[in-house]
Amino acid sequence: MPPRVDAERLRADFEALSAIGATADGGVERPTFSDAHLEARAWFLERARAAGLETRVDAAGNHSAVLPAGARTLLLGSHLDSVPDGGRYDGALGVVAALEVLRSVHDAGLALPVTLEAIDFTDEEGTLVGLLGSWAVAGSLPPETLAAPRGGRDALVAGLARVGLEESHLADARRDPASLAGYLELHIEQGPVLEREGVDIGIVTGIVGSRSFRLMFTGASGHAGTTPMEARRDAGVAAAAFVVAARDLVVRGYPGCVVTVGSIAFEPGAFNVIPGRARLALEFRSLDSDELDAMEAELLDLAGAQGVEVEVEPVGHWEATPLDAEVQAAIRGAAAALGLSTRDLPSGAGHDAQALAAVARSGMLFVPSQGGVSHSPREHTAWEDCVNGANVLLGAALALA
Ligand code: HGY
Ligand code: MN
Ligand code: MN
Repeated sequence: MPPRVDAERLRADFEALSAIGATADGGVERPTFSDAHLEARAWFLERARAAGLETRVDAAGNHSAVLPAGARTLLLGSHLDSVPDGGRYDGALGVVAALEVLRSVHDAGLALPVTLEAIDFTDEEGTLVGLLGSWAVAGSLPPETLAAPRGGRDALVAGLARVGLEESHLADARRDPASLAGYLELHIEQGPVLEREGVDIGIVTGIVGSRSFRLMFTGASGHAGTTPMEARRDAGVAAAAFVVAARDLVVRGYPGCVVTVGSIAFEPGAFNVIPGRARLALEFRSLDSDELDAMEAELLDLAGAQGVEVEVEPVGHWEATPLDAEVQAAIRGAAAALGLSTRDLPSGAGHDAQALAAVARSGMLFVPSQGGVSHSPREHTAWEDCVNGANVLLGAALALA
C-alpha cells in the first residue's frame, strides 16, 4: 500500500492559504512582495514550524521548510506569488503539497538518505523579473534581465528594498549542484488536455521557452478634431494593427506556438488627442528555440512595418527546457502504484522547474484544470485531483530519495 498524505490536513492548509489575498470572485491576488504575498509566505513558515520542521529564507527570499537528513537535498516546490487577478491553485497547490509531503514523511518517521525541502520560490510569475528565486538557486540570474526586468527597474528596486533583500546578494542563493538530489514540482496543468482526455496525472516532458519585449510605438500626437485622417501618424492605430497582425502571423506560420500582447497603453491617453505613443507588452512561446528565433525576427520586423518608429526592449528570455527522464519515470511509477492514469505532455506555461533543470534532475507532474482555465479567478481543480497530485508527489519523492 503506497504511503499517502493527510488529505484533510492538506485541505485545511489549502483553504487557509486561499484566504490570503483572496479576491471577491474566488481567485487570489498575491503579486510579489505585496502585503498578501508576504502574509502567505509568513503563513507558510508558521505552518512548517508547527509541524516541527526547520525553516530557511535564502538571499533571494526563497522560503523553505526543511526535513534534514542526508547531505544532498531533494527540493519539492513551486511559488506563492500570483499574477494579477489570478487563481487559487497556480503555484499554491504545489507549495502546500510539498509541505504536506515533508509532514507525511516526518510523521511516518521515515529515515531517508536525503534531506527533503519544500521551497516557495520568489517571483515566479514575473511581477518583478520572473523565475527570480529559482534562477538565483540555479546560479543563472541573467544580469541583462535584472538591468531591464519585466516589471521595470523601479518596481524591482522598491520590492527588494521592501523585504530587505540586496540585489548584489541575490546570487548568494545559488546552491552547489552536487548538493541537489533533484527537483519535483506539482502544478495544475493550466490547459485543457488532461480534462479533455479524462487522465488523472500529466507527466511533463518539457517546458516551453518564452521571450518578452516591451515595445514603444512613436508617431505624432495631435488634435483629434482638426487633423485630417490622411495626415496622421497615429501610434495607437499602428500598435493595434500590430497586435492583430502578430496574432495572424503566429496562427498562420507557427502552429502550436502562441503570441500575446498582454497590455497596451496609448499616450497621452485623452479622447481628443491622437496618441503620439503606444506601449505594448509582447510575449511569445515555443517548445523549440530555433522557432523562437524565427518568431522573434518576424514579429520585430512586423512591429517596424507599421508606419511609425518602434523601440524594442527585451525584458524576458526563458529557454525551452526538456525535463529529466528518470524523474518522469519516478512520477509514472508513483501514479501507477496509486492506480492513476497518466499521459506525457509538454507545458505551455513556464515554471520554476525550467530554472532548476540546469542544476538538478527536474520533473513536474500536472493535475487537471477545469476547462483548461488558469491565470483567472475561474481557475479550478477538483479536490480529488489535488489529493491525487499530492500522493503522486509523495510517491515520486520517496522513489527519487
Ligand atoms: O507565465 C507563465 O507561463 C507562468 O505562469 N509563470
Ligand atoms: Mn502562473
Ligand atoms: Mn505557476
